[in-house]
Amino acid sequence: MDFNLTSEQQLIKQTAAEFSKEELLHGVVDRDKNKIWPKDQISKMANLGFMGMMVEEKWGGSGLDTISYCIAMEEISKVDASAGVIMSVNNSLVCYLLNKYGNDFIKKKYLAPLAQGNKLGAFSLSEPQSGSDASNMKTYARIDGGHYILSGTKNWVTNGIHCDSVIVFALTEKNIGHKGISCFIVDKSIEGFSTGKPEEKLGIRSSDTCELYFDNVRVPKENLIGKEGDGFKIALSTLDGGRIGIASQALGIAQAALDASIRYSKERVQFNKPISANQGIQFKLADMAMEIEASRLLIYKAALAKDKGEDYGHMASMAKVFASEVAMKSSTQCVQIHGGYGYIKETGVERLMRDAKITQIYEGTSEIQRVVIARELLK
Ligand code: COS
Repeated sequence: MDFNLTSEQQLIKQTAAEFSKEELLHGVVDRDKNKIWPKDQISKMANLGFMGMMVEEKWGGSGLDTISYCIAMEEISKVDASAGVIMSVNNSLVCYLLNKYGNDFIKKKYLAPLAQGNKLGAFSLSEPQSGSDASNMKTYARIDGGHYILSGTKNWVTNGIHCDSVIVFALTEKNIGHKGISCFIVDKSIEGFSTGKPEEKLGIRSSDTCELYFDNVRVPKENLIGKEGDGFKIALSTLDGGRIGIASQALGIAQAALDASIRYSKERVQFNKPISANQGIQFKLADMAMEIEASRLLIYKAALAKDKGEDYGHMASMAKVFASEVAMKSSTQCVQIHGGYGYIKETGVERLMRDAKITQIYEGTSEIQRVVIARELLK
């Protein structure tokens, strides 16, 4: 067992950290406040190979391991968790799925430009009536010669407004539960496809989230991914990997909260001494550091298991539920340590608390992660 990063992983960490400091830090409070999508920053991330990190090089990716991806996600999310989620959806929900389940036609047409970051992808599974109960969907795709005619509504779609293509799960056969679900890739520009207004969110405000509407959209048959009926397993196995990415986003938020807390508590003087001299503050910092390190180890363990081809879904769930709860706790403590200064936008730490909350909800709530973990224990 080796707990050290390889030289390649260290280089990824340094590159992502420098990029975050030089390109993401400036304007992050303003982008959050005014919901400004980080267009230039995302294209620079693409130039660094961060949009298709785990995709083979022959399909335009960087051919890196999952730990490298987790490291980059942590460093990006430490400064801007909105950029983190845009990156995470493209990498772990879209590129990973196309790389694993797409045929060469799909990989050439869709995966390569998405992995290079020339195009952006989105993933749409949830519907107004189906969130945790993901197979309870209504979106339906009926066959019509060389096409499927797709109709329905998807919601909570990150990148929905800015994407070029979207993964869509739809029933191709009704009344047989999850076995009737299939997976498609759909061009954003296709007739009958439209997006709702951007949601007004508590956090990750410079990423976009919206509803998608499909009104008799004619999807070519070759855009079916895998076979008819494979869709639900494709969705759940992709979310297993996605949860490692979101855990890494949560880790970045938690680490940012600790870094800010250390900095501020050493600077802030009350009763003629820095507040860091108080054991009450020291114990908060110690708890944060301990839980953050435990999150990181859980994430790397899940990532390693994934790359070794082991059954890792429950480990991804452990990493996500733990890291997201640590992000929420650490960011709340960070605001507390900053006192009144923590509660105003300019200081930038209340954003950590707002951004942390979603990591306990999307790509499977903390409750669903515990269902996955318990099922593994009891099987
Ligand atoms: N990978 C691949 N296949 C999986 C899987 C996984 N991680 N988990 C379950 N499956 C398979 C099962 O083996 C089963 O196949 P068979 O019928 O052939 O045996 C099938 O999928 C259905 O599994 P199950 O009956 O366990 O499904 P449930 O409907 O009970 O759902 C949970 C299980 C709750 C874990 C799942 O629905 C879930 O993760 N929900 C949250 C969804 C989510 O994260 N939404 C956010 C989306 S972000 S847009």
